[in-house]
Amino acid sequence: ERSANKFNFASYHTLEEIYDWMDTLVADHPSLVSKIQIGESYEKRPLYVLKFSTGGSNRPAVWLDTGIHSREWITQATGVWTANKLAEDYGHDPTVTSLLDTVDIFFEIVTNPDGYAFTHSSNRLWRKTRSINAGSSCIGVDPNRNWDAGFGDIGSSSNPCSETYHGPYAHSESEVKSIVDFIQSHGNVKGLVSIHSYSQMLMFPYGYKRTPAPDHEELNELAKKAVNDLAAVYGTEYTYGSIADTIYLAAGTTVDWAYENGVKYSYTFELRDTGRYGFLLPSSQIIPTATETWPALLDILVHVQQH
Ligand code: ING
Ligand code: ZN
Repeated sequence: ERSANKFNFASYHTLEEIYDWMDTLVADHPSLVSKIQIGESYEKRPLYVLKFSTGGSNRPAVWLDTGIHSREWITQATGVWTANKLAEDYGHDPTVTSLLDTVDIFFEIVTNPDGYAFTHSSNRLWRKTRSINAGSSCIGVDPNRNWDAGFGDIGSSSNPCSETYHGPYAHSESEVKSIVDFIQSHGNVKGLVSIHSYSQMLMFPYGYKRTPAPDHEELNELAKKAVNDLAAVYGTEYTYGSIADTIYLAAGTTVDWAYENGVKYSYTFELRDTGRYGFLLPSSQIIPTATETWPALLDILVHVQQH
């Protein structure tokens, strides 16, 4: 039996457990999965990305991230399940096999490791990074307001004590800057999916302005198909549309930066639920959440492969 199969996908795990599991996934699928380090966090933890590739040179790629907000535990757990699914299905499921024969996937599962460690040690509801703010006793920057896309504008705060503090300047957070540098130096990232919770939504740019994105119609049609395929699994209903139309105006987000920097297929999920448990989603819902999200994610991945 493969060592990765001893891991319990139906439980929430610590940072150390997830980092150890990454090594077992690589060990079990060495010709498909590798682990790269794209930087280090404010508190000097490594920022790891799982690379799924069957070869080629700088193939068209999709970036996936979970856990940029540390308290959204269903997202890191869904990330682990999904990375395992990709690895196990390659060579068995024809869709995944065809996909990974032409597209590379880069998957950062714990995108805010300092925050994640803090949710285990001290405050289960910590959202932001753990950087020290000059002139304030409040800690951290919102890593989904720190990107250079409408930076500092509506839906973000200049108050370091706010949960949506945008930070002192765009890409001030090493957790953000490491992704910016990686995507820019790669140069062939065609899709990005940034996974949050909760609210059951699938959204795309823009978030910092109400103007429809140039690709609004195509992005909207693909979102409609994805949420339909998600609902077909257990009936879970998602709303979809631009960020501005679906949730609220928010400047400095991951997906807006990606879209404005050449990543046409740029999406963000808000996973389960709609507020009954919120960030404290019971672990019994990890596998159902990951299972229903999978066909929606695959719709986006296959669309990128075909365009
Ligand atoms: N909600 C997101 C937030 O950062 C979001 C919603 C996601 C807005 C992506 C814009 C872009 O406010 C949570 N729960 O983090
Ligand atoms: Zn979030």
